[in-house]
Amino acid sequence: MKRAAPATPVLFSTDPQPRLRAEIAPGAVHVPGWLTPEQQRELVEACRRWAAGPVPMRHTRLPNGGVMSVQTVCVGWHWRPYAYSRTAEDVNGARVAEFPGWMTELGRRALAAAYEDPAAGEGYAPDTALINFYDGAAKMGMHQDKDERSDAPVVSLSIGDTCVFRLGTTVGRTRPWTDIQLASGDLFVLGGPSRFAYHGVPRVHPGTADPASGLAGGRLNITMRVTGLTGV
Ligand code: MD3
Ligand code: FE
Repeated sequence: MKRAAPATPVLFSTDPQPRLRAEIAPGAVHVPGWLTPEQQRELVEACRRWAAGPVPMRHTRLPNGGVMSVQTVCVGWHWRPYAYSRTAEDVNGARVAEFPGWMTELGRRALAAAYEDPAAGEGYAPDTALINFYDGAAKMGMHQDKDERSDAPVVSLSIGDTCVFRLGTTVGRTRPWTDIQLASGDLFVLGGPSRFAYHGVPRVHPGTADPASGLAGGRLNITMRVTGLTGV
């Protein structure tokens, strides 16, 4: 009688991308699985509320006449290419939702976790969050985030389908770059020399979301930023 081959012990498997905290580039830290499924579901609920209004989630219009394939809603400050404002003149003129205090706390804990330093989040005061929704076909081309007048870190949280995230250099949108997978619950912090690096999302893997995340399909990405702007 033939015996079944013994299962490969998981301790000896060669994982091409270990789900461990990793510094992808100086100041760019990936913390896989940082959010619990319950935290992911709570964030999905908050994003659903913001997506409904006062400024609805929609495809941002680009200055060249096109629209982004990603859908976006903002809190704190409304972003459109090259400008932040308190009202969404390119959507419905409404004032954006307040940036919630709990999100500031989440951002501070994110920095402490990413930089493995309990003090790293002290004083971090994000005042805007961009919430991006990717359906299976959405992508984001290589770009820099430089509409903020601050070099404070950006905190990114991913929920739902896994994507390929591409981190390039500060020099240009071409190679060299590093591709990593961002999965549901992952934290990514972009600070220090990586804050103004080119980056993008070339592809989402449809159907890879953990249903426990609260998203049946697609990918949500929340980025917290410090705009460096003042005013009511
Ligand atoms: C690297 N969002 O909203 S998050 C964006 O997954 C944006 O939706 C992507 O790029 C997304 O602008 C990527 C990770 C991220 C955010 C900000 C960065 C990477 C960054 C700023 C500088 C360098
Ligand atoms: Fe970006």
